[in-house]
Amino acid sequence: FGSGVKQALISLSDKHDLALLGKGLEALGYSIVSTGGTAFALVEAGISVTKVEELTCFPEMLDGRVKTLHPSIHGGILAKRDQKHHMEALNKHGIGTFDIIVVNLYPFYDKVSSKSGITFDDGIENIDIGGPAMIRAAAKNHKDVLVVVDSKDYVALLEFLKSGKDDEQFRRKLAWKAFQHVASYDSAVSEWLWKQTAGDKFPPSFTVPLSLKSSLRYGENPHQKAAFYVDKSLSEVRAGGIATAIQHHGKEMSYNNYLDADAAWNCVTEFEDPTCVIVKHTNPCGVASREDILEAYRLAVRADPVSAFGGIVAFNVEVDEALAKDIREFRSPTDGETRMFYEIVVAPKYTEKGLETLRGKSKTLRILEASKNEKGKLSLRQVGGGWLAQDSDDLNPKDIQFNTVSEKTPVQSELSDAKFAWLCVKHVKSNAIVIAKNKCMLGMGSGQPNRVESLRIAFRKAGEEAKGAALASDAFFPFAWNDAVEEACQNGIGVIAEPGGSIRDADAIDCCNKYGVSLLFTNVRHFRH
Ligand code: 93A
Repeated sequence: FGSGVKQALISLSDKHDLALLGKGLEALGYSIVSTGGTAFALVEAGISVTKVEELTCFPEMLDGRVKTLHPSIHGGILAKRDQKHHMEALNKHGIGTFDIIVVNLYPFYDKVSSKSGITFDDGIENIDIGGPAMIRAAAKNHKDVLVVVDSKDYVALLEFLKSGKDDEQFRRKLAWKAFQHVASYDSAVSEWLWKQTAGDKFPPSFTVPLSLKSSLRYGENPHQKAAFYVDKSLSEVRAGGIATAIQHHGKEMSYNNYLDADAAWNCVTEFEDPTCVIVKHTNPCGVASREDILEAYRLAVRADPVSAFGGIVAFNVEVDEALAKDIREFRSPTDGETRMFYEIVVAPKYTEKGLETLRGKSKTLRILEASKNEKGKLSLRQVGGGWLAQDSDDLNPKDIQFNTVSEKTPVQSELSDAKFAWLCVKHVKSNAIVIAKNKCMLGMGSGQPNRVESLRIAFRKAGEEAKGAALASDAFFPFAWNDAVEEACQNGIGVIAEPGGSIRDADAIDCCNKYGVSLLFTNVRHFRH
């Protein structure tokens, strides 16, 4: 034992590329030690392997709960090679050193989030103890032990070994990744356990394990460095949302691209009918729902062609060839000549031909395939020195009562317009006003520090079409007469939806009654600051 023998310990739940790793290590003269399932798979691949039990002289016990938790393993990982007394201790007990540890953990997250569900006891059994212990030990002693937790690093590991040169930076990076892996694993376990406890689940138990997805070229502006992190390395594969979208084509995603694509995707996936949403600077500037998605797309562009130019186009249905052709060819309604230009197209699916057609639009157009965001997630925002946490705003018009408070009751089409406008306004930055009709956004005003100004912008965009349309406001109107409500009435709006709750609600009602406009109170506010 000890001197001269190069040893690698491999213990993997996810056995992806195991043969590549095993063969590579064997060719480099490593003797491989492995746990039950991994050893079996290695032998199947024609690689010779020593079982952990043979080293420890102990069988796996307690249904596998204790496999590698033994001084013969942990001594061989943790001993400092430059400390004489460490090496003497190993020799005394007949323990050999490990140069490489390759471990990935029981698929805890996959198991507890599987659609078919899992019992509490099964969840507990899927908490890996021995794996993290080895990863942590190896990462601590990374000066002497290379620790690999990601199959994507196998090739780099083999190259490093082949080169015969040592590189402290390489070792440190592997150790950093190893602790990340364990930290996100533990946070998944702790979150799951929290969900198994009774009582109010807010504030929730959470950690923000920074699992780096990619470095970005720059941040909001070119002089700012930036990177993109995903929620958890373990949930990466399954969780929906823009962080896990597949990019089929185009230029690298930028910081602002992610923000805008997220806004567009969050908005479009809230609609049930086939819908197109166009976003510019995180605000939807065109939204339309139609049985025919082609028509929806054209209407969404027409809502504000100037803003749509250079925007993000999102669909909640598959993009086929016909739609892709339209996205490629459609000319701006402003001059009837210039082809519309977009930064990103995002959709749940593409047909082969649809993808091919879109790829032909431009080299840079980013084409994203995304899956739906999970509901009920925590929403976090950073402020100086801290984080604000809240439930995500998952309410949509189906969960809300639209109570008529005016003398005039809206007809069915007006009510449906109001609900559509309400769903749009939820995604517009406060102060937010949306004017919509026949499932199509006609105008919106966003981000103004006063509501009247947002309303004026929305009307200016909607123009004559605002007559008889629905208007939604993200929050109540503080004033009615000679203010926003009266202006909306004078502009010929048909129905107004707002949360209500102002001390001047009675003014808003009187005003709508005077002009014969329907007024709906929702009791629900949708601030987006
Ligand atoms: O049950 S454990 O917590 N106890 C252990 O001693 C132990 N050693 C390795 N889990 C343990 N492992 C894990 O087994 C590894 O993290 C790896 O995910 C898995 C590989 O098992 P097998 O090689 O039998 O498929």
